[in-house]
Amino acid sequence: MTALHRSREAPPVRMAHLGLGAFHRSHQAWWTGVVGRSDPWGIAAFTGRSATAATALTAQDGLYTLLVRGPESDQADVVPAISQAIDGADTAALTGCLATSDVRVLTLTVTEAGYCRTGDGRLDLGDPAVLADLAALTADDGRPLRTAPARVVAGLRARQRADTGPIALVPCDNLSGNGEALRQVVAELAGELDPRLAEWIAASVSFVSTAVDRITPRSTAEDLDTAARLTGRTDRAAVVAEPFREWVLAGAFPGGRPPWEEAGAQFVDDVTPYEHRKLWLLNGAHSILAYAGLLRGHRTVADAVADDTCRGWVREWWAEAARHLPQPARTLAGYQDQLIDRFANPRIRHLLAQIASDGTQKLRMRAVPILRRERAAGHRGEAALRMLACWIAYLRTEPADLADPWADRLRTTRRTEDLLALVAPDLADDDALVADLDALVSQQVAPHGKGK
Ligand code: CS2
Repeated sequence: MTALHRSREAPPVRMAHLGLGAFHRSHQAWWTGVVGRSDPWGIAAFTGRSATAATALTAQDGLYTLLVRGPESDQADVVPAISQAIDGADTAALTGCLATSDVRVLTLTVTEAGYCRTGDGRLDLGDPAVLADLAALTADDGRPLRTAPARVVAGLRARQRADTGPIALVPCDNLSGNGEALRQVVAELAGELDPRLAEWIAASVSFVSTAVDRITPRSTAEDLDTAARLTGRTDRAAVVAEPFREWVLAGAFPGGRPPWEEAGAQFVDDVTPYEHRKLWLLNGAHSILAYAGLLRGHRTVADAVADDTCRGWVREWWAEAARHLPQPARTLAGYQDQLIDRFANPRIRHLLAQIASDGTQKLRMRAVPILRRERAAGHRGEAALRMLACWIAYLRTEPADLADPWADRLRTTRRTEDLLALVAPDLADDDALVADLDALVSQQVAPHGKGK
C-alpha cells in the first residue's frame, strides 16, 4: 500500500499555525480544508515541542486522514489544508513565513500551559524557558526558541521588519479570554525586547478570541490501521475525532480569512457566553471525570461517565456552574444531555490521564471562576470545591505520570491551602473554605480504591 500523497498542488500558504498536534488537525485544519474550495487557504503548520508530526506529514505531502468516529462507524476524510509541516524549532522558517505578505492569519494550539502565564495572567518572567528565549530573541541569531510567546514575537518582529502589514492571531486553546491572554504575554515579551516592536504590535496585530470544541483523543496504532483500510493509503498522521464540532470567534481579520462560517463557524461580537459554557460545562466536567475517574480505577471518559458517582458529581457541578451562565435553563439542559452522549461515545477512547495533565493551568479556568462567584453570592461552591478536592486527592496518590508545568512544586507541596494557593492565591487564606476543601479531599477514595 502506498502512502497518502497529493495528485494536485498543495493550496498556497496564506495562514500559519503554531502547535501542530491532533487538535489542530481535527479542528482548524479540517475546517480550513472544507471551506472556500474555489479560493483555498493553505496552512504552514509548525510543531510544538517535538518535530515528529512535521516529519510524518511532510512524507505524505501534508495530507492526513481525519477519522470522524460516530457511535457506530468511522467516516474517513482526507484533509488537504496543510501545505507545509515544519519543525517549530526552525526559527528561520517561522520568521520567513510570518514575514510573508500572503500570510494573513496565525492560529495557535499550544495548550493552556503554553502561554507561560503566572497565576494572574502575566508573562511568567520567572520561568527559565521564558528567560532563555528572551536572551535568544535579544541575540537575534536565529537559534531555536522553545516557548510559544517567543516564537510569536520572533515572527511578528520579522513581519514588522519586512513591513508586510497587519495579521490576525487566533488562539484556539481552552483559556478564558484567550485572545486577551495571548495579547498580554506577547505585548509583555515584545515590550521587554523593544518598545517600538510593542507599539507596532499594538497597531498592527489583531487578537481574536475563540471558543473551540471537538473531542480528539490521542490516535493509536489501531487508528492508523483503520485509516489505511478506509482510504487505501498508509497514513502515519491520521487523527480521530467525534462528529461534533464548534468554533465561535470574535475579533478583526484585517487581511482577510478563510470563510470558516461555510462549515458552521460562528462570528460573534463577544465569545464570553460561548466560552464559559464550553469551558465550564464540558472542560470542567472532564476534569472531574479525569481525577475522580482515575481515583476510582477508570481509564477512559466513557468508563468514568458510566459510573453513577462520577456522573452524579458532574451533574452537581453543572447545576452549580449553570447559575453563572446567561443561557436559558432549557438550552443548558439540552447542552448537558448532549455532553453526556458525547462523553459516553463508546468508540472514542479518550484517556482520563490525558485530561488529568496540566491541572494547575486548567483548574484555574474550570473550577476557580465558579468557586469565586459562588462564594461572592454567599454559597459554599461545593461542586467547584469537589473538582479541586478530586485533583488534590489524585495528587496525593503521587501519580508516576504526573504532567504539569509545575510538577516539581506539586511533588513537594502537601498542605491543602498551599495547593489551593497555586490555582487561586486569593482564596487560600480563607480558613472556612480550606476546611470545606479538606473535608471533601478526605471523602475521596484512597489510591486504587473503589467507592467513597
Ligand atoms: C480536555 C479537552 O484535555 C482536556 O483538558 O478537557 O482537551 C477537551 O477534550 C476539548 O476541549 C474538547 O473540545
